[in-house]
Amino acid sequence: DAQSGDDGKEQDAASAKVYAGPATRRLARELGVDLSEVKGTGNRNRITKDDVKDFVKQHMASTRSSNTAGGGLPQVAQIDFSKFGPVDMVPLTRIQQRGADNLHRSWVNLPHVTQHDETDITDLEDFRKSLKQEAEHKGIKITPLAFIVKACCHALREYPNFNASLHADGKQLVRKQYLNIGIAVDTPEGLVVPVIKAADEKSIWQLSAEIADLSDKARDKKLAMDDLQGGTFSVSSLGALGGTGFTPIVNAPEVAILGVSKLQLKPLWTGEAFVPRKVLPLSLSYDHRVINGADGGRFMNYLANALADIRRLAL
Ligand code: CAO
Repeated sequence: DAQSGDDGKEQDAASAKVYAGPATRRLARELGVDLSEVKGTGNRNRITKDDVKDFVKQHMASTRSSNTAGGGLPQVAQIDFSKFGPVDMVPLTRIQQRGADNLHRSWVNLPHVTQHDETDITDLEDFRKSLKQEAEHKGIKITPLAFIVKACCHALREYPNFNASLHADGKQLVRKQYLNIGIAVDTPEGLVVPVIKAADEKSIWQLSAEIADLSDKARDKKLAMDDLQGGTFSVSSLGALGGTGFTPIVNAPEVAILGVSKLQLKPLWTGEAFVPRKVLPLSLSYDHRVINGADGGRFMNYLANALADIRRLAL
């Protein structure tokens, strides 16, 4: 710094290339700054205390300002794509921007594991179809999703660590005694996750009506703040679209999410013959800090068994 001694004293052997005074070096040590990374603006490129402070400020600003940087992550290069051909710029909606932040936060903070399984829901589908007239009479559309939400509630009661959040101190789990299930809904504005409150206390009819109501509201941009808060576990169903499996991202601070893919007719072995059965693929992602693989397997088995024989949901 400007008040320090002569040049010879300032440049010790260990940092021969760095030209800075003792007070600047002390400040850099306190702040954990490597002086060899700092550009000196003083006389003969000498590093001043202000250079160290500016370096810290710039570092803080660059980690705050970007979606793709932070926590020391390397940045994805910004490229002028128009050099290679015509491009057009499409602004992201506010929902897409907020969604991107949330997904990125979850992806970098939670060590994800996804477990895949499939379950035979032929009986569930027969039962659902048998309700068709009754459903029309009530004016309620009943899809497999309501049964899946119901089965998740049973599995969450059985395995309460899946209905929890990791406390900020990293030393305890906050287990929630209420079951609020978020449903991922695809809208033209982006992905939103409205929440069915107290889902375990609702019938299949009520769940069906509420799923339809929340997804209509989501698509008409009529969701209230309260509809989007308080979730404890989420379900993302791509079943109507297709696919045999995917890896959903946990909706942090929740610790698990169930992905549902498209029902397929498959030949299953009964012990005597192959018979055509309706098989539903399930993908369970979880935060591996909270849930270990064996717990994931148990939760998935429980869920698959409940959906394969929905009489279990009455137990
Ligand atoms: N396999 C096969 N068919 C399925 C199915 C499955 N797993 N799940 C639903 N279907 C059928 C339904 O039975 C319905 O058929 P019918 O009209 O013949 O009865 C049809 O697909 C359409 O269902 P739906 O989408 O209207 O209703 P839903 O209850 O299954 O789902 C909702 C509601 C809101 C979850 C859905 O509309 C949606 O938005 N899904 C997308 C979620 C999403 O984007 N997730 C990704 C998040 S991660 O980026």
